[in-house]
Order: sequence, then C-alpha cells, then structure tokens
Amino acid sequence: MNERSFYLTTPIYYVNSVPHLGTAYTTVAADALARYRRMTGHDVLFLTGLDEHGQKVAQAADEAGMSPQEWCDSIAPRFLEAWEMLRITNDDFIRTTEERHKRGVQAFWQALHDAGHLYQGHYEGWYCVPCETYYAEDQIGDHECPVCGRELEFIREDNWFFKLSEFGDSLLELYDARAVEGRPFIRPETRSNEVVAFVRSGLKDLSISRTTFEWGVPLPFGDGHVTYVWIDALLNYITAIGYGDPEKATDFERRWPAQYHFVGKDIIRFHCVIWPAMLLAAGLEVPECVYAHGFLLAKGEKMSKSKGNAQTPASLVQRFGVDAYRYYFLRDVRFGEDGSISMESMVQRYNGDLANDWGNLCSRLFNMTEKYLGGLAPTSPRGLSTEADDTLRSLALSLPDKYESAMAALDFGAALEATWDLIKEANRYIETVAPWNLAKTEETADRLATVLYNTLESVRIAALFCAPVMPETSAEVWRRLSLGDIHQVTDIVSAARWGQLPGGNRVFKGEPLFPRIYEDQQDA
Ligand code: ME8
Repeated sequence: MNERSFYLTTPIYYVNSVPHLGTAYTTVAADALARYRRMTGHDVLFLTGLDEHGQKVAQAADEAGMSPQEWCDSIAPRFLEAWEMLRITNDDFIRTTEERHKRGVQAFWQALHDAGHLYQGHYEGWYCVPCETYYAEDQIGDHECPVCGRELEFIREDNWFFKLSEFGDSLLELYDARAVEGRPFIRPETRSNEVVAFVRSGLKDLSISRTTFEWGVPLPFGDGHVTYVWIDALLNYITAIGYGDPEKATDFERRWPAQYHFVGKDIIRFHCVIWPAMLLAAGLEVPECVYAHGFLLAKGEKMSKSKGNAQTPASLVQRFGVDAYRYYFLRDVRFGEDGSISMESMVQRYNGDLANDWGNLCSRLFNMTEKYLGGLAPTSPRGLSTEADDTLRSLALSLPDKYESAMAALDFGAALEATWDLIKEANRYIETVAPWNLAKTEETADRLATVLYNTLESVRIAALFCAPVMPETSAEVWRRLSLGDIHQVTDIVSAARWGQLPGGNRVFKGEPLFPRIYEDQQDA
C-alpha cells in the first residue's frame, strides 16, 4: 500500500429514495475529510455511489412502471446533481449495476466457494424488505421489523450460505488487537460494545443468495441465485478499486485496505461484523476503521421521509448557501453522536458564526485596507510587536496542530472551533487596536500597516482551515487577497506559516460573504 494513500468511503445509498439530509450528512462529512487530507498531501480516493439491486428496488421500479435498470437510471442523476450542489469532490461514483462491480462480486464468490466458506442449504425465516435484512425469531415481536417497525415477510427458499458462524473468534481478536494497537476498528469506541456483545452472543451462518426474484448479481455457480443485496453492496468498496480485474491488480494493492468507511449507526453490524468476516474469508485485509456516526434528529425523532420531518438539502442550500449548509451540520452536530437539527439553530449559527464573526471580519478588514491603504496589502511588518500582536500570531501558529488533532479524531466541531478561536481573536484584535484611530495621523501609519497586515494574515490562514468545510467562501477570500487557488494547496502546514501574504497584493472588498438573515425571513 502507498503510505500516502487515503481511501475513504460513504455507504452506497439505496435508489429507492432521493438524497436527503441524512445521506447528505455522511457525504458532506466525508467530503470535508477528503478535502482536508488532500490539503495535507495525501493521495486521496473518495468513493461514494449507489446500491441498485435488491427486492426493494425491484418493487419501487415495478410501482413506477419501469424496469429496475430504468428506475436506477432515473434516480442516479438526482444523486449526482445533489452531490454537485453540495460541492462533493468524490473521485469515483460506483453503481452496483456496473460491469466492473458485477465482475468483482462474482470473482469474490468464486474465491469464497473455492476456499470452502460456502454451502447450500435451506432458509426459512423473516425478512424486512425496506431494510433488506433477515431477522431471527427471537429478534422480532409481532412479525414487525425491530428496526423500522414494518411488516416482515416470511421467506422459505434454498440458498447459499456463508459460514459466518466460524468467524466469531477471529472478529473478537480483530477488535481486541486493534484496540490494543490504539487504532480501533470500530469508532467511536462507544459503539464497539454493541458489536462485541452481538458477536459474543454467537453468529449464525448467513444466507447470501435469493431465488425468489432476479434483480441482483447472479452467483457464478448457483443456477438462478442472485446475491443477497447487502453482500453485493458491501463489495463495492473493493470492486471500485479493481478487485476481480487482473488489469487493476496494482491499483487494488495501492488502495486497499481503506482508511475509513463512514456509515450511519444503523448499518454498523453489516460493516463491523459481516464485512470483516467476508474479507477474512477471502484472505483480504480488513479496513483501518469503520466510523459509525449518529442520527440527525428533527424534533427529537430520526428524520425520515416517511415521517415527513425532512427538509431537503436543496431547500436549505437555496436559503443559506452551500457553505453555510456544510458548516451547520458539521459544527452543530457532534460527529459520532445523535444530534437535533432545527431551522432556529441553523439561523443562529448562520448569523452568529458566519455573518457576524467570519463574514464581518472579512468585510471590515477589506474595507479598511481599501480605505486606509488604497486596497493594497502592506508589507510584512518589522519592528517590535505588542502583546496583542503576539496573542493573535500565536493563535494562528497553534492552529495547524489543533486542527490536525481534531480531524484525526474526526471531531469536525473541534476543528471548526479551533479555527473560530483565531477568527474571534482577530475580531477582538481589531477592536483593541482600533485601526480607525491609527488612521487619523500620519505618525501611526506604520503601526496601522502592521495591524492590518496581522489581521489580513490571520484571515488568510483562517480561510485555509475553513476550506475543507466551506470551499466556496474560502476560495473567495483567497481571491480577494489576490492569492492563488486555495484548492490547489497540498501542504496546509507550510501554507499556514505566518508571514506569507505578499505585500502589495491587491485586496478586493467584494460583497458580504454571508449576508445576514433577518427574523422575518426565517419562516420563508
Ligand atoms: O443503508 N441521520 O442505504 P441508505 C444521519 N444501501 N445519517 C443518516 C440518516 C439520519 N437520519 N438517515 C440516513 C443503505 N443516513 C445501504 C448501504 S453500504 C455498503 C449499503 C445515512 O440509502 C447514514 O449514513 O438507507 C446511513 O447509514 C445511510 O444514510 C443509509 O443509507
């Protein structure tokens, strides 16, 4: 594996729904990390995509009077458009109906079959079509799905089985070994208890094929059997990077294992139990980490389309702009935990953090540069600095380390907070040193230049660290400072060294980055 390779994935989303705040949440978080890792010089591969097989999709297509493929082809553009709107920089987009995927799935089955991990048997039991999940008799009450509450279907068919039950000990060893090495496989660590308890309670073999419908990847050795959709879906993480394609063997070597699978906590067992067992059976390495974040809650309930409590990403982006959208979800909801979202808190964050703190700082500063210095950045100051100068500068100097620790812990909120410490200090600095007073007499012209330089430099650095979360406005701030394209930065630590704003750079005032939203606009 390439040392700098950074392979990051989101779940592949079901095409029975269009993108919503939940799927956008995981995708935006993954995008912020991918962008940051590109800025730390990593060779990033950021994958997302669509889960297009299974009974649920076949049923949705049927209801719409389309073939399953036509149905998938009609939904896929909705995801592509949404991710473009949210400025998602995925490097690849996999659809499980693609040839590269189907070939990989079949190669995988053949490998497991040859290694003796599969057998034919008879399955009888309860299945939830919306969740595409089998449940044991003791998990269900009145034939209702323990997760979504919908009616279960009784399934009775001949299936192929994967000997999942043989992997319990290896999985427990994996969780333990990784924890001891300080690189837990399941994060946040609080979630691993649930998984460990489940594995300890004993694993049952898993039915991995279906014969009652055809919409899936055919097993290479079982007449009329198609792959159980969850197994099909999990394999996307390796088929996308060339598993099963001899011509892509080096790409696969370079990329696997993945650094992170970002998922919601609803699908943790598939990713932390079934997936690593499948990989162990195939003699493949297990990913570095599955990170299972919490649920977004609206009015205390899990947001979902069926409950009618979901805003759409498009409606919020239209109202707040894409950067504010991304900022809100990563700043206000602690990644890893459930978090309530509301229009009120979004307006508050927008007006407080973005319009007041960050937007105002830029406006005031660029205006003063125009007014007092003819719109040209001063040269790097020489001479003695004051305590206020030192405080500001040392905050800027400490930001890269604080930000890196926060991102390594996937604490987007803490990374943004650290950036805001600098932004707030820059605002305080302006208030304390009052450039408008220094501008009154020629005697303090040097001091005025120093003060504006220090603040411009802080803004230049703050924009760098805002960029993974707020790519548009950060790029705009750099443009207004006549700097290069912020998205080309591949060494954020060097770029953030103090004193690199070239004196004489033209500084443009521009329009407010985040125009205030007023109360009467709130219910619009
Ligand atoms: O499960 N809060 O796809 P899916 C936060 N195809 N995140 C949420 C959320 C909420 N309220 N609702 C959904 C599938 N999500 C399978 C995945 S992967 C091999 C196959 C996010 O379309 C979260 O990431 O139902 C969750 O795990 C995912 O959407 C489920 O997406």
